[in-house]
Amino acid sequence: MTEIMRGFDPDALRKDFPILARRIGGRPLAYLDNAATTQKPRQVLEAMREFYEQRNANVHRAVHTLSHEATLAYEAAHQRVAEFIGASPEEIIFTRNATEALNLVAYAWGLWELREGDEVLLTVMEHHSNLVPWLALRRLKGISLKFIDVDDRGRLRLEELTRLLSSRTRLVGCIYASNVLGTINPVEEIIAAAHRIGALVLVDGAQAVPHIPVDVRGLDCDFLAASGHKMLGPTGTGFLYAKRELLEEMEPFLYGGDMIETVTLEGATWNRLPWKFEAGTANIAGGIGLAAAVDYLEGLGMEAVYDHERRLLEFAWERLAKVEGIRLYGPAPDEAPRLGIISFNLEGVHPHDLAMVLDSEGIAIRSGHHCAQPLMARLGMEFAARASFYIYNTEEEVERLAAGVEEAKAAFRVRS
Ligand code: 7TS
Repeated sequence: MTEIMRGFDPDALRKDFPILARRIGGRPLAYLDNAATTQKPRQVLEAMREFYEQRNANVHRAVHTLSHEATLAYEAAHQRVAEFIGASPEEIIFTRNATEALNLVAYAWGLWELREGDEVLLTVMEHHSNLVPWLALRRLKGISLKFIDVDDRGRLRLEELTRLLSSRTRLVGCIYASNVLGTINPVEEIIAAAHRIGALVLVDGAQAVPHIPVDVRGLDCDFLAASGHKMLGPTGTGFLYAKRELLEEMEPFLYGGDMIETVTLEGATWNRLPWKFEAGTANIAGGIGLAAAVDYLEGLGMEAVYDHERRLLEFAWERLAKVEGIRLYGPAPDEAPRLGIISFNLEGVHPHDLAMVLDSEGIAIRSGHHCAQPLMARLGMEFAARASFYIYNTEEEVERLAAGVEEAKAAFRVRS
C-alpha cells in the first residue's frame, strides 16, 4: 500500500514534458543524460512565460507595480527552494549553476579565510567544479589539499577520514552523490567527523538534491551547492545554501548593484542576506522557473522520485550486466546506496562510438570523462559511457538502451 501511495506513473507525467514527444532518427527520444541536465516540464516553462508576459521588471529597485510583483515572485522563489531543503530563505543564494555556487565558497570564504599551511580535505571523486577552485587556492594561498581515496569499486575509504583530518583542516569538501558512479556518500558521517575537529563542510549536492530528500539542518552541513537545471529547472539556475552565521561573516562574492547597503567614495556596506551575495540583475525568470520545478518535484514526493529511479537502476543493471564484454562501474545496486546513474564500457568499442550508435536509435547518453578525471584515472579508465535516469524514464527505455548496446557490440565486432 505504502509503495503504491509513494509511486507515480512515469508514462502519465511524460505528457508534461513537450520535448519527450520528439523523435530522433525516426525513433522516439529516450533521454538518458539527466545527470548533465534534465528536461523541463510545461509548468516550469509556463511560470517563466507568465513572468515575462505579466510581471517582467527588475527586482529590489523601483516602486512601480511590476517591480514590486517581480520582487515578490523572486523572493518567494528563494522561499520555495529554502523549504525544499529545510533552510531559511536568507540562506539561499541563487547562482548560475552548481559550479558558481562552489566557486562562491572558494572566493567569498576560502580567499579571505585560508592561510598558508591550512588544509582542505576533498575526495578523489569530486566533480572538477569542486576541485579546480581549490587547486587555484593552493597556488594562490599556499594551502595544502588532501584527498579521501576510493576503493577499486569506487566506494569512499572512510576509514582514512580520521587519519586525514588534522588540526590544520579548515574545510572538508565532499560530493554527496557521484555523477560518474551514482553512489551516495555517507556525508552525515563526514560532517560529524569534520565538525569534531572544528572544520567546515561543503557538500556538492548537484546530483543528490534532484534525486533524494535532502535536509540541510538534519545534515548540519555548512555549505551545500546544487544545480537548478538538473532538477527540472531552467538552465542558468543553481543555488548555494550556507548557514546564516557564516554568510553574515563572509565577504561578498561579486561586487556591484543590489548587493550593497550604502556606498561612499570611502567604502561600502553590504545588503542583508541573501542579497549581499547576488550582485547585479539576477536571473529572475530562471529563479521563478526553479521554484515551479520545486513545486513539481514536491508534488511527486522525493521519496517516490528516489524509489522510481532505484527501480530503473536495478532493472538497467540487471539487463546491462548480461551484455557480453560490458564493464559496469561502481558497486552493484544491492551493495551500496546508488542513484539511477550507470557508467560503463564495452570491450572494443569507444564510448563516443557507442553513444553515436545509440543516438541513431534516438537514445541520448553521455560519453566522456564526466568532469571527474581523477576518479576516472583512479578506476583505470579515461572515458566511459553513462546512462542517467530521471522521473520520466521508463523500463521500456532501459530495454531500448540494453538492446542498443547489444547492437553496437555486434556492429563493432563485425567491423573489427
Ligand atoms: N557537481 C556535480 C556532482 C556535478 O555532477 C556537476 C555537473 C556539477 C557539480 C556542476 O554543475 P553545473 O550546474 O555547474 O553544471 N555534472 C555534469 C555531468 O555529470 N555531466 O554534465 C554535467
